[in-house]
Amino acid sequence: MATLPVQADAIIQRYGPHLNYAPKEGFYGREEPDKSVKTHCCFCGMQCGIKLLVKDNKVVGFDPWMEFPFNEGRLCPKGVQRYLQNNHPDRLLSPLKRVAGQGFEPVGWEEAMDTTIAAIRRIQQTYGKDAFSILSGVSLTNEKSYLVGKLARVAFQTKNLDYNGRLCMVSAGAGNKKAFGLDRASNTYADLKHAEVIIIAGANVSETFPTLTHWVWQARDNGAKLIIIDPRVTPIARTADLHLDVRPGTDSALYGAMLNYLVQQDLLDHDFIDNYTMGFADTIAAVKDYSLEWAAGVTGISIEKIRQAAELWGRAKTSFLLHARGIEHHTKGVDNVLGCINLVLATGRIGKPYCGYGTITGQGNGQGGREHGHKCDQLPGNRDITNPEHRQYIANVWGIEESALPGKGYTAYALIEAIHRGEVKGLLSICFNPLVSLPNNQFVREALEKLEFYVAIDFFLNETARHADIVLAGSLQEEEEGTVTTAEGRVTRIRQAVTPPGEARADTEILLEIARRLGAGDKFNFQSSEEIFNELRVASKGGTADYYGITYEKIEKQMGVFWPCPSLDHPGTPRLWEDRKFSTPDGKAHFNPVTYKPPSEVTDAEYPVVLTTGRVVSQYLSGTQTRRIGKLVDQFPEPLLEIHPEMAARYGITQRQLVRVSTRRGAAEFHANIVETIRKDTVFIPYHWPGKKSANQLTIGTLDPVSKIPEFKVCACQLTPLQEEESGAGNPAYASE
Ligand SMILES: Nc1nc2c(c(=O)[nH]1)N[C@H]1C(S)=C(S)[C@@H](COP(=O)(O)OP(=O)(O)OC[C@H]3O[C@@H](n4cnc5c(=O)[nH]c(N)nc54)[C@H](O)[C@@H]3O)O[C@H]1N2
Ligand SMILES: Nc1nc2c(c(=O)[nH]1)N[C@H]1C(S)=C(S)[C@@H](COP(=O)(O)OP(=O)(O)OC[C@H]3O[C@@H](n4cnc5c(=O)[nH]c(N)nc54)[C@H](O)[C@@H]3O)O[C@H]1N2
Ligand code: SF4
Ligand SMILES: [Mo]
Repeated sequence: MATLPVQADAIIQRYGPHLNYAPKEGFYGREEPDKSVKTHCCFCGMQCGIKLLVKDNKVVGFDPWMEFPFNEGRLCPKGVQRYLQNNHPDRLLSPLKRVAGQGFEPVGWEEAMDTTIAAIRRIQQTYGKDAFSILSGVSLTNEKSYLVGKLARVAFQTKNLDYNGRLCMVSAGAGNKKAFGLDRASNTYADLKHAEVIIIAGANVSETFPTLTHWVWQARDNGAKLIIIDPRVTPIARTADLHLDVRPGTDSALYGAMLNYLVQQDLLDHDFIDNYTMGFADTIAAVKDYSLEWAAGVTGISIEKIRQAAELWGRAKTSFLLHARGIEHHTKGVDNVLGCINLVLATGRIGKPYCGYGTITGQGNGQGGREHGHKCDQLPGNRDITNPEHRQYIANVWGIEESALPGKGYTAYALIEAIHRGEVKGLLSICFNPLVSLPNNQFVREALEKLEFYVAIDFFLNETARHADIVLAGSLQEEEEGTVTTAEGRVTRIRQAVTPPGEARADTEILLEIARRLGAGDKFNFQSSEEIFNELRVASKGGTADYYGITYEKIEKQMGVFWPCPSLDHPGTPRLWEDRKFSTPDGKAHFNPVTYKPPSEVTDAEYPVVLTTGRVVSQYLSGTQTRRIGKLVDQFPEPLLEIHPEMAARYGITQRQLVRVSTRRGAAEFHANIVETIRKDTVFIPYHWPGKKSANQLTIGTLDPVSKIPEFKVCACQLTPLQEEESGAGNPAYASE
């Protein structure tokens, strides 16, 4: 980046988005950009359309893309700053090698690749193929996700591949598959507009999916009733008709009692239940004793509010139920999801206009990335790696023997445990920062130190990559062509705006080079992202996530195509199951019995406070991208401990006082943010920071038995107010920071 006059720096801080880049004067010139590229924001699952402005092969600003149908030009605080990472001074410009005791030094690609390939070979020859593992992420496009899956199975021939969606959408995915046989939101968000009742459970949409609120407001303008289920009065809850302040970890009791109420009041769609579903009798039997009184006791929500919610839901003609990580990040995450789905099915409001259900996918390609073979148990098209027919189909597409296709590997956290035990010795990570994002990160750190070889592919040196032996300088989203699939199930085009700077390389190029050097070049003979996509189309054909009929051209023409799209003449499927044929083997939607079970760690005399974790509007995930963007940092420079005034008074905690939060895993210190918008028994910490400020020093590594998602949303803690001079009792591992 050019050195800027001080004044220009200030101007950029203020007006950045509207300025162009001029090589001599810095950014404040008003010159025309060389080009404007229609693409999408690199952050959350909304995948808002944006036009990136390019000057001299650098992204220097943006314009709204008004015509893109989902966000119609709207962007959130992260979206308007996203372009600033392109020229960031921390950008990795060449591969790095870790030199014992001295940190990293830049090396050439030959050396970096030679070292990497030699280590992979040595580890696999010594300990077996599965001893080398891959962790990946779904900020990657569909093409890269597909490529990583194929790389693991065909070039590495390891079963041990998993991805960061394991921390994100797997509870919803498992629930959706059980109930519907297919894992996608049922309708586009345009259907929110005329829904009479909207339930948003465990999703802080104004901060985490800000552009989605536009559709919710339109529904409100049309008279919709809005019900928010969250232990905190989130910004959207402040304008809701009903806010159910659920105690973390108890959602399934609420949904069970609501279902029982619907049965008792006969607020059911009998025709739908009788003709298009399975499992109703067992499901209602499981909740027959769940009275409103009982649920109020478990959840901490008043009886009256639960009754009102059930009445509103039960009597509506149209509705939409959305949820996100607040109900999914639990050891009962799948149960919570099924509890929500049971409410949708009981009222038959699915597969119809303005009647929708869906999880709101988190990362940019949270939807597409979970469909095409990124998961330890999955093959492209959302196929099952343990199903012989699915295996044979993919083996044919890839031109290998079915027997050469590895089986099911470890899920992300279990993989870290396997590394910790010494069973897995090597790791390649791309687009994942597990040291910050996995629970109980002291354990993760120990595991990383046990690896015999670790190679990371990223454009910034994230905290996990600091433990790598080799770091390969990869590419930003805007540096390659590709596709992503939005939270609505809309496959859209990512356009290349610039080429990677310095010696950095496109992720795809790096992955293909690794495949070639491992001797699998003939199976990875791709000349472009479009060629990879075309193979993905064939690999997904006939699977539940069928992309066969989607082409780059069609996406362009239709401004996105909704999967499933099984043939070239098919327009795509914005609304699922309108024919009442669900995607399960028997064609029915399935109710699933859910009984309430408490979280894995409940409060007691020693750890009396409920701790929950999540997000703030200006920071993104492990923060490697957003903690580097000045304005976003200004908005939230450090994580604060949200605490109710009554609890604060009980502990003698004053506003912004330092508080030590301790759990059975570790301790960390945060300044208090005393707010009335949180339950009196619960504290909240955002998790976007590393080291001493990492919330994941405290969280618990217990997993949902089905989805294997960690219980980020609830554990037990104790609070100790501190004076600033008493600081320093954080995790000893970070003492040097
Ligand atoms: N600004 C910003 N936006 C993001 C992201 C980001 O990092 N920053 N990340 C993206 C990604 S990957 C994801 S997954 C999404 C996540 O989006 P969200 O799920 O909306 O975000 P979270 O803050 O993790 O959790 C949502 C809410 O769950 C509530 N909650 C906690 N425990 C419970 C519980 O037991 N029950 C219920 N009902 N609610 C509970 C919290 O109070 C919180 O308000 O956001 C995406 N968008
Ligand atoms: N306590 C607590 N922990 C949580 C959560 C919580 O609510 N509470 N939420 C969980 C959730 S929902 C999620 S999704 C995870 C996310 O956790 P992570 O996936 O670990 O977080 P990211 O910040 O996305 O890390 C991704 C890395 O990928 C890099 N990257 C981004 N795009 C690209 C690309 O195109 N190419 C390459 N090569 N690299 C790229 C970024 O620079 C970054 O270093 O965190 C989880 N952890
Ligand atoms: S809502 Fe999500 S996709 Fe849209 S601008 Fe914000 S971070 Fe980007
Ligand atoms: Mo996520």
